[in-house]
Amino acid sequence: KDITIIGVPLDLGAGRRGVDMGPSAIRYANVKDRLEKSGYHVLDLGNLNVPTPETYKIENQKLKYLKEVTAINKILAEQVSKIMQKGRFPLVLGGDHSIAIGTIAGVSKHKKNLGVIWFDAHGDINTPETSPSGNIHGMPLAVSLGEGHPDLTQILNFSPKIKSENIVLIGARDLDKGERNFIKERGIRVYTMHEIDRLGMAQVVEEAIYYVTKNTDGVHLSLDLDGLDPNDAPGVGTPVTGGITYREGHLAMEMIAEANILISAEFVEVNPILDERNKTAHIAVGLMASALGEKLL
Ligand code: DIR
Ligand code: MN
Ligand code: MN
Ligand code: MN
Repeated sequence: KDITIIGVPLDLGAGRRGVDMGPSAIRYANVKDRLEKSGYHVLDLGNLNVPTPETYKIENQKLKYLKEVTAINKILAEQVSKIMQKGRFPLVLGGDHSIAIGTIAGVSKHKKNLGVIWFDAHGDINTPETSPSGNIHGMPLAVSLGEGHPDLTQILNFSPKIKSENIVLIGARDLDKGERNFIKERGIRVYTMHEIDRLGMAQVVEEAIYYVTKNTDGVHLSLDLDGLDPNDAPGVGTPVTGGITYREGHLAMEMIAEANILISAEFVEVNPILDERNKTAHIAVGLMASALGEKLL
């Protein structure tokens, strides 16, 4: 299988600067070499052209940088769709998590029932009405489920991109009130840190894989590095204590690789400014390699 890498140096969806440098940090951590060692042919398309915040101003406090975030996600969706069409595996490097809107749009265009595994400390399932921040990186799951501003939900002219019963969240420990209501109303499957502590990561991932493959024709992995514990992944904009450990993260990725279910993936929210000697980008690359089948023996 062949992989195509695409970088999206976007931080307009997040509340803090710095994740625009995520793709560089991840490349600096040798993502291409690492995946090629597992036998993949890897093509890196470089970065999308993304506007700098200093050249724009916020127009709507409930949907910050809506125009710019929409424009980038449209381009990303088209690029990802092209990669899918070629039968290649899209690997998207963030950037803030709002880019999941474009990635999922591009992938789901080619699938009737896309499954999604979402690793994150947060729910990312806010709408402009429930969002406490107006940051679009807290909204991509809701948008993909068809809820939110039409400019975002209608990217590639179809909505919803995914169904509530085909997604699973793992690692949640900071949910806003509106997000909790959304999750309950829709009956969305969430493994919070409580379930990870209680059942162990192995059982959580086993159940999650079964759940997202039941009625789907492919699974997308969306991994926010803030899902990991800030001790292991300090280079993120919104760290939350008590997260997934390095070992649990790798176990999860290895089990996902073994199940051979992934058709696309994205790794987001690496913030080199807040990092310690590129530690978080290195962890991201290690997780990517494990998710794509890297083995010691
Ligand atoms: C918060 C933070 N729930 C928001 N979300 C983050 O702004 O909507 N997601 N940081 O990764
Ligand atoms: Mn997060
Ligand atoms: Mn929050
Ligand atoms: Mn996120």
